[in-house]
Amino acid sequence: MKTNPQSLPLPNIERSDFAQDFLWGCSTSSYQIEGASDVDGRVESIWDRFSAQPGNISDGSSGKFACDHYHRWPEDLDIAHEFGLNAYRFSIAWPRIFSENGSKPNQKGLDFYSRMVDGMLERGLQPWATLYHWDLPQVLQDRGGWAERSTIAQFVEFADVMSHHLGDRVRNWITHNEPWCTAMHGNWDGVHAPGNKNFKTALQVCHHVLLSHGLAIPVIKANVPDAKVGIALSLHPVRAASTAQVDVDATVRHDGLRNRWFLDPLHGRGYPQDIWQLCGSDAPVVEPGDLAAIATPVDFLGVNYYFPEVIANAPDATPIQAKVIVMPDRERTAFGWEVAPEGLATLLKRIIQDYQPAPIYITENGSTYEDVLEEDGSINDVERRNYFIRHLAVLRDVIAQGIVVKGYFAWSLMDNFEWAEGYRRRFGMVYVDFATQKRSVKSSGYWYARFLKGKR
Ligand code: IFM
Repeated sequence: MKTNPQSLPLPNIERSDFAQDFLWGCSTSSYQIEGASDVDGRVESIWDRFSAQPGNISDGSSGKFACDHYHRWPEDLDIAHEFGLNAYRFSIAWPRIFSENGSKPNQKGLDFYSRMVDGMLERGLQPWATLYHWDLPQVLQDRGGWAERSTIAQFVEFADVMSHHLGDRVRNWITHNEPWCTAMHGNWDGVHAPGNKNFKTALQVCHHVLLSHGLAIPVIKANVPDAKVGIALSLHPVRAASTAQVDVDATVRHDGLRNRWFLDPLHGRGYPQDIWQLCGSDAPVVEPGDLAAIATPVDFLGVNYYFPEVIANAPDATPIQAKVIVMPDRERTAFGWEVAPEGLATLLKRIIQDYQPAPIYITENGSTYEDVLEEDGSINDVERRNYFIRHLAVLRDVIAQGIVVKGYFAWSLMDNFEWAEGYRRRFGMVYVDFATQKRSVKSSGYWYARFLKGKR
């Protein structure tokens, strides 16, 4: 019989279980929260274009208004401060900075992020800036987007501009968030902008994104001598659905494209040869020097952990594809993602063992549930709160075993535009009424604040 995981005793965790200088944050991203899509010189992004096409977003919505964070950021940062966070991860909307004629960057966009960074510092929040969280200017997509090598130079210039303008106050830089999603969701299964469905394109996009990461690092460091630069990867522990050799082999392939395709080149090993062979003529064009640039050392590795995957062979699919199995007896979030705190330990141990990476930060971890706003204004999201407690307990235990993790960013501060799912999926510790823009702290948010203040 299936045990109700909510009835299991919760581990006892306290902030003092973690190092004093451990970073406690929340993550957000520009397109998901900012709204204000046509003000102050912001140009169209691929997500504006993609969302406008019927059928792409499950509730027909877009990030046009989102949480209106562009205007309400002081209130949102106040909440982050009241939670007791000491770090805040945000992303910079490239379309707010990009200028059509390629001349000067848009000053109003620069000013916005400058004000917001000041606001973070005033509230004791260490700013963690992500340069690319999926909102490519549409005009660059019209020229081929990430599939086009020239986009790399555009990105490096963007990194130069932003680190030049914010580098006196922002020390921590994440080049890209989840390149797997940029490449594969954007260009292979097509569920994300720009909505391409071509494996070869996806692999070329992936290569250019990784290369742009490596080439941006020295540029950021030249502008910000004490900069810490890294990348945030979405990584998944994988296991085979059975001991049958075909399933075991499929798991190796799946892991190859999901995890190793990113971790290997970033750690100086080039692309995994077993997967490269399977890619055949779809393999990306790699120029001399590219792999060395991708392997430019980072100061930290950002790990976004949500769920593990169980893999079986897919006999009718392409050689590279495997089947992700939904195990019937597992606890799941409203998204259907398996809730597996122990998967975080499996993942971190594997990364350490196979790659000996730079210090790790958990740059995202979170869950979506069907939140109910009660008449008294409360949102009793016990499942989300328990999710955080159980993952943090695992994190504490792996750190005690010697794995270096220096910070944890919950996804997300507030409910937001969840890409192809629109506003149907709420991940926040703060409930957002998207009609009125009223914010209400959920039980999980009150719990995080108590936890960070050292109270039960
Ligand atoms: O909302 C996303 C985020 O933009 C990237 N990582 C996963 C989150 C939840 O799906």
